[in-house]
Amino acid sequence: MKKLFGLLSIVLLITVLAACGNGDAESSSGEGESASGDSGETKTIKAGIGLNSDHPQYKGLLKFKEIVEEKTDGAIKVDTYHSGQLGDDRSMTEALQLGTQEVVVPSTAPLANFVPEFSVFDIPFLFPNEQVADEVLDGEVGQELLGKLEEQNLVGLAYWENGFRDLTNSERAVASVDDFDGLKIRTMENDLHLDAFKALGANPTPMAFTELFTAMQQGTVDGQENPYATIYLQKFYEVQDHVSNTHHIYSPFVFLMSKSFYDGLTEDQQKIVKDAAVEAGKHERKLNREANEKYLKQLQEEGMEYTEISDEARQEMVDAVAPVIEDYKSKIGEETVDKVYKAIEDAQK
Ligand code: TK8
Repeated sequence: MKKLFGLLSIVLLITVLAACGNGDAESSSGEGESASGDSGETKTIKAGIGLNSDHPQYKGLLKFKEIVEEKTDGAIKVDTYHSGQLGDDRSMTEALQLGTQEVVVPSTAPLANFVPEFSVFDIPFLFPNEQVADEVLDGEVGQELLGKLEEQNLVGLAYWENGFRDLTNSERAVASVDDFDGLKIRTMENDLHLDAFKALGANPTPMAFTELFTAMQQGTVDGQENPYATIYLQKFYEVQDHVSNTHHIYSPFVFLMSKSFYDGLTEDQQKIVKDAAVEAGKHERKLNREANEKYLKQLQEEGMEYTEISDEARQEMVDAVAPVIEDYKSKIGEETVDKVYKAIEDAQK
């Protein structure tokens, strides 16, 4: 029986090969130009992120891979790298500019070093909730900002979500502005974040995410701020004792593609990668929200002490950073700032 199958498959293989040799291989799909383009060569996307494989950011990347490989019939292959295997947000973004990497999904904060207007999202206490953030980012002003990336040889295909950032540290419970006094806090590489934490009385140091865990472990910094999903999934509870729901900034991620790679795609393929980045982003946002909801409890189960920020204490924080925001309006660009404030207002109507 086995032998018969073997023989049959050989006959089948020869028949298929003969059929291919006869016809025009390129039009064998019967639908004119296929999504793989004219040349038929496989293009490979090297896609990297900073967070680990348990994080929704990586699940989103896998979704992107699945959609793209399926829709292009394998003409575009996506290789995924997590945990900063290819570098941190800034160095991976530079690799996209050089054309040595094709995709990265960084936080918008370090992107402000490439396009200053992105710092509008670093304004503390800007978005009231995720739904308003979605509307603004996916709406006109958000898309306009993505367009500005082109001058930097980058194509912004979609916004994903990192989320509302909360403070952790190994020194003391933080309930009010006074408690920030002198705390060595790691911030993202972004001037507005740095100045906002200084205004709160902390002693901030900018640092790449890839160096953060060791810095906390060795006591180079006392604390950091990230959404609960990151704090839990990156096991920061192993080196941090306190967590407060400061919710001081909503961090978006941007799905970036190297412009030289994008320009080399067929129109069909450009549409496929764009749609896939949006679709995968919806999936990522959903998983991320579920994660941020459930992990605060698990952080406490892991032994972290949770401190809730009262309304009055949060207002104190808002007041403390207000002069910094004023100072940055012109650096970010008044027009962008006004547009974003207006979009936030509209989204709440
Ligand atoms: C991961 C970073 C991270 C960000 C940070 O690459 O640096 O703290 O919140 O998630 O983008």
